[in-house]
Amino acid sequence: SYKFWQTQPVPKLGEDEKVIEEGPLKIQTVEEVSKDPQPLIAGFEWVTMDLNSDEEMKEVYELLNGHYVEDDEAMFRFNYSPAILRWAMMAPGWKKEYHVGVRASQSRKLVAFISAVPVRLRVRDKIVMCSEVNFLCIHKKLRGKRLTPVLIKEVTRISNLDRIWQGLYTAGIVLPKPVSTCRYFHRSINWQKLNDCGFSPLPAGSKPQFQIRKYALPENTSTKGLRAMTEKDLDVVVSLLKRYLGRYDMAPEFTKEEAHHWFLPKPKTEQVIWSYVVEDNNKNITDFFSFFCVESSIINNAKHNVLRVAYLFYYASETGLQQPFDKPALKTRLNGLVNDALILAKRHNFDVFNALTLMDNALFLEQQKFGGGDGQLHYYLFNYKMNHIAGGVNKKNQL
Ligand code: YNC
Repeated sequence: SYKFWQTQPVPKLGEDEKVIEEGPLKIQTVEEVSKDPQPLIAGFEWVTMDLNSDEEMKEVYELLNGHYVEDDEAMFRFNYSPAILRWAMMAPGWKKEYHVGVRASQSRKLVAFISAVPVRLRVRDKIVMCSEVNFLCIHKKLRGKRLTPVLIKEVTRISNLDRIWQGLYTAGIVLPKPVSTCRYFHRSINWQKLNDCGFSPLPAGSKPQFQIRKYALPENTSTKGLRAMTEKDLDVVVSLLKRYLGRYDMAPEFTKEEAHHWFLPKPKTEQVIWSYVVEDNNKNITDFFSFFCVESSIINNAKHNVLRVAYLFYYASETGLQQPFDKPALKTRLNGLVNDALILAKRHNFDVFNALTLMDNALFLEQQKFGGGDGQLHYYLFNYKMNHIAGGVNKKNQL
């Protein structure tokens, strides 16, 4: 019945009439926003986590490592490393106020967390400043106590004090009301390990060696001019991405500083992002793709502790921007690029490569031997009414 969500500025499930003018649901002023957080249940208190402090980062890491998202069968749980948590939560414009924790007053133990970073989101032809909310997590012993609404209201209050009135978030569960829904697809890289830990069952009638052969990849990439992205490529990549993402109904707009943060690995820290460009004979950058790493803990397995999972991130290709739009050419190009991404992921020791049914992914998922997973990912906007975006075909050049 969504006792909490029905009090929030979000569209109701089942409200499907066409929205004529997309925009905010509720307009407020900063004067109306409380200067203080709501009180917590007795015995707990609000804290701001300092992610620059190794100790406090370790506390956030340990809370998430033990209590964050699991699959339905509780076989795997996300294991975001401190390096990737910094990457995700300390993007340009970040402020420590958005790293909201709850501690037990006596023991000082961190028992809940929620975070946000600012994002400039384009929704069709409008730019919407959003708080992108992530890493909502409550210790397993404190579940079912209605702490979630309090955490969400706190991150909303902090955003509102900065005059940010919209939120962007994703979740595996259905809430009022998804703007779009994607399915996870997985491409085995190390099939044997995936089979050992119960991720990839042996299909009926198959044999392990058939599966291993099916997912085998060449040693070397095949796209001519492919190389790792460097700082010098930033301006061109920002421009290419802006034009390519312009084909979709909803996408972030990256500044050069943001592209630097999101796409270039930080020296002297564990690598979390891999980005590549294609440079043609005339030194023009024609293509770009990236993937990031999030490990998953394998719960209760004698042989393996972690899966190294690559997630396809942003990509762009001049091939998709040619006029008139040439779908077969884009399909060929993306298949070549994603096959190279798989080869590179294998070289960097990944076990599986994940992608969602968004952007132009429908053009390569099947051909690159991705298989549909159980998981869905729903995309939500807080305090914004808009028409639904169909997954996989959310483009101006209809596929
Ligand atoms: C969820 N994932 O429906 P109703 S995703 C939002 N996102 O409310 P309680 C959620 N709401 O139905 P528990 C939610 N999960 O009565 C549950 N809810 O209206 C709603 N899991 O609260 C739920 N992380 O505290 C119900 O539930 C109410 O103790 C019940 O805790 C839930 O980061 C949870 O999956 C998920 O740690 C925290 O199970 C806990 O069960 C947990 O009694 C494992 O809560 C980790 C996990 C969620 C990952 C994520 C995105 C979060 C987005 C939050 C919404 C942001 C809105 C925008 C705000 C900024 C706006 C501006 C400006």
